[in-house]
This record gives sequence, C-alpha cells and structure tokens, in this order.
Amino acid sequence: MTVFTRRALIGGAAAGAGGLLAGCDALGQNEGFRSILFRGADWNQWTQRALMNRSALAREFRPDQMSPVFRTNGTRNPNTPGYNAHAAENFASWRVRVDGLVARPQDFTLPQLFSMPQRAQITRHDCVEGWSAIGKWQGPRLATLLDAAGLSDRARFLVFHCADLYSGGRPYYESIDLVDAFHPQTILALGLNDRRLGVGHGAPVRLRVERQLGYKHAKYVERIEAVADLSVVHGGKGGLWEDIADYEWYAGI
Ligand SMILES: Nc1nc2c(c(=O)[nH]1)N[C@H]1C(S)=C(S)[C@@H](COP(=O)(O)O)O[C@H]1N2
Ligand SMILES: [Mo]
Repeated sequence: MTVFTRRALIGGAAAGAGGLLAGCDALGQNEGFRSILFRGADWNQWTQRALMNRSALAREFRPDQMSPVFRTNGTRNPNTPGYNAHAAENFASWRVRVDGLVARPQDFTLPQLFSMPQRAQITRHDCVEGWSAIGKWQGPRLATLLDAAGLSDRARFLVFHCADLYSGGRPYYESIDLVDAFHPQTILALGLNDRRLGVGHGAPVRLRVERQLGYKHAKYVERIEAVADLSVVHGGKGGLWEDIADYEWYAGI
C-alpha cells in the first residue's frame, strides 16, 4: 500500500483550494494553532478525518534532533506493591496479556516481545499540557501481537490497561481504534533512546501511537483487551482522562 504524507495528500486532493489548505498545513506545524485547530468547535472529528489520511506516517526526525532530555509526565512511578515487586526483579516476570475478542488469548513475556521484529522511530511527543520532546522509541509493532492472538472480526477497539492507579483507585487506561492499532508506527515500546525503558517513561512496556497526543500513549501496559464497544469499559469514554476530565477520545495530530 502506498502511504502518502499529509502534505502530499492535501496538495493532490484539494488543488483548487490549494492556497487556503497549504496555508492551513503550514499553520498546522505550529503548536498553538494546532491545539486550537484540533480542539475548536468549528473543526470537528469529521473535518479532521476528511483532511487527513490516517495511515500517513508521523514525521520522523534525525538523531541529532533528539531532545537532550525527554520529560516524564503523569505517573512517574506506579509505586504499587505489585509494580514494585516487578521493578525489584527488573520486570523479569512481567507479562502483557492480550485478550477479549481474540481467538487465542495469551500472555507475552518480555523476551518474547524483544524477539519479535523491532521497529525504531524518532518522533515528537506532544502533550496537551504544552510541551513536546523528540525521542527514539523501539519495540514490536502492536500488529504483530494482534496477529498472533487472532483478532476477531467483531473487535473495533483495543483497550490498554495500565499498572498505575489514580485517586479513588482508578487505573489509567486508554484505547485506540483499528486504524491506529495497525498503523506501521504503532509499537509497544520497550526502549527509549537506545536504552531499556525507564520507570518514569512506562517500564517495562508502553504504547507509542504516533499520530495521537501524549495521553493516548499508555505507559505500564499489562493488558490489551480487544472490544467491540468502549461503553462497557470503566466510565465508558475510552480513557481515564476522557472519563474524568472530558479529554477528546480522538486526539489525532
Ligand atoms: N499509565 C499511564 N500512561 C500515561 C500517563 C499516565 O499518567 N499513566 N500519562 C500520559 C501523558 S498525559 C503523557 S504526556 C505521556 C507522558 O509520557 P512520558 O512520561 O514518557 O513523557 O504518558 C501518557 N501515558
Ligand atoms: Mo500529556
């Protein structure tokens, strides 16, 4: 399949409105404008989807463009007894369970995840709290696990259940649709900047879903559940922040 960049797609598909859209695309590179564009009432999800080819790759950067420091945000250490026990043995018995609407529910060990074909990508992480960082992420594609587990044709979303708890004992969780799940840059990252993922960044495994804002990139992933409908999971809006703080479920960038 040919993958077009967003710029090429817009340039080709909307030649008549070229000036306007070219200007839009340039503005789209600007952080402030982008957050207005993608959260504003005039530009709903339909407009975003119409303008963007969702299989296009997120921009990848050169090694010399990597941020000297990659911030941590949200939970920096789950600090539960269970997580601390895993950390104490360097996550040797951590498992990622894949279940729900799959033919072969199963647990993946870290050695299994490391032995799958790995993808490495230098991308920019954009957090809604107003910071960005460029880092190199490495790990197997989510698609590899989903193929091994045999995703049911009733599955529509993947829910990522995390090891950290927020106030009231709410676990962090997030979800994505199948377009993002099978996107070539969607990986379960085991490494950041050529090292094993640290606790602050979601050790031992976190999602990278490069066409989405930071909060979609679930850290401390211990279970991936395939579902037909998000309304049955926790508060029903597909993620912790969606449930408790009205964040958009679709956070495409
Ligand atoms: N499990 C879990 N995943 C999470 C969060 C969190 O608090 N818990 N925070 C999210 C937010 S808002 C951001 S910006 C990124 C931060 O990733 P980093 O700490 O590696 O920079 O993780 C996301 N994934
Ligand atoms: Mo964030």
